[in-house]
Amino acid sequence: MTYQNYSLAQLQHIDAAHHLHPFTDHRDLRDAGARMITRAEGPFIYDSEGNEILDGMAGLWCVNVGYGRNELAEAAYRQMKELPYYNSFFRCSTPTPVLLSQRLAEIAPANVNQVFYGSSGSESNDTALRLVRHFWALQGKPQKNRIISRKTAYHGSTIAGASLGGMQGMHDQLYGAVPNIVHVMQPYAYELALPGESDHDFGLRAAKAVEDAILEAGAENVAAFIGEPVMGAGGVRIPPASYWPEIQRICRKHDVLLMLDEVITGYGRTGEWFAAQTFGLEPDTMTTAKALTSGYQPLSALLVGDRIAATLVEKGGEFYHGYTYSGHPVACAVALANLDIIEKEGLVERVKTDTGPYFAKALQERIAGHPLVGEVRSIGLMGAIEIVSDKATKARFEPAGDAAVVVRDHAIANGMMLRATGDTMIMSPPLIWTRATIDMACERILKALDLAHADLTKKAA
Ligand code: PXG
Repeated sequence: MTYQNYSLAQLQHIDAAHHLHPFTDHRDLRDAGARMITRAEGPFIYDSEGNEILDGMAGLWCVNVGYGRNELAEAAYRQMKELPYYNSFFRCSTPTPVLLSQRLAEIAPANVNQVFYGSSGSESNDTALRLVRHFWALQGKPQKNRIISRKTAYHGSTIAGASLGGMQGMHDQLYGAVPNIVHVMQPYAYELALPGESDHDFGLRAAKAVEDAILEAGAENVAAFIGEPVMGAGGVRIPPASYWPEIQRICRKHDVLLMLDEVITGYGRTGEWFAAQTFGLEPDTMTTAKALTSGYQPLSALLVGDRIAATLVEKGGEFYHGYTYSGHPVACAVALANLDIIEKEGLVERVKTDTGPYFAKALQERIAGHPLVGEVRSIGLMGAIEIVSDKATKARFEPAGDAAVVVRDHAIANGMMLRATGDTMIMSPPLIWTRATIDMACERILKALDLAHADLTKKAA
């Protein structure tokens, strides 16, 4: 490809003429012109104008081993030459998904040993939804099909993903959601805890909302609860320690399956291979994608617990579900090479014992005191900064969401890629970040906060 022969203005013009972007106000994009990212190396991305930007989002929560990994390019090249594609339908298989499945069973919680592949988190959540409902039908309980999810959850953008998710704007554009999915409160203490309520008590109250929904529907009608161990796109909302053990207890008590969406938290993000291990959970399904290949290839893996798998194998007959690219050999080869890197470089352990704690301390000691910052929080290498106009009252700037965009734009202009969601800045850096990278990020974030503070107070005056 010879994009170098095109100027930025030309590429932006063609982009506007022919390319509809995801989650984008197209009028707004056409007015502004897209930033063109053209290459990347290690923790940095570079745009067409030569700007170097530290990637605080690991692409979109996925490039856990960083950019420019020859091992991954070579794994794809070798596999493409040997066997670029063959399917796993009709009693066929290919070696890379076979070996990847074994590897995933090794690193997953003990009760999780089977894998169903897709190409995206959304697809695998669709698989998960179909699988849990089919499980109960095979158990002779087809009416046990209601799913409990949470407001502001993100489970993808297909009709099933958006229906499972709890994003109001997405529901407004569904024009007919998948039926029998209900959404309860999210464990977001910063905004939802009552005055004087401890984190512990708030966590139990948020879990009780799930039990209330089960009792309201009747447990005999409830198939599963689905949740991201830590809400990602919703704003890195980290539940209190009391939340997940209570959710697990409630699910077991009412024989409701536990579906974890680990699309963001999987593959080392929270300092264990999976957040299920961080929180001590035994899920019935675990949706994973993104960092499975560090984003070098599109691939998702729905990890399936023994209870569902045994029923599917023994009572199932044919499960009428699957994708052309389920178990794509090239994507699976890249995933295997990616897991090799994570393991060889000890990245999961490093997040747990070194960079994760250092990141938490840096946010607390250097960022939390800034006048625009209401709270900082992190787990492993995912973190959030709440932007407020008044630290004491937690008041936000008007209109909602604009202040975080001001911070984000200053951050990018100063070489730091951050994401703004509502009034929350979120971060999910590659796991290759070192203490020095964290220091560099903090300096750039502080500078962006100072510049944004000047803008926002000038505007308010
Ligand atoms: N579940 C979770 C928890 C996710 O974060 C998906 C499912 C869907 O995955 P696919 O591969 O179908 O996109 C995701 C995706 C954001 C952002 O703005 C987050 C995601 C996707 C796009 C944007 O933070 N997460």
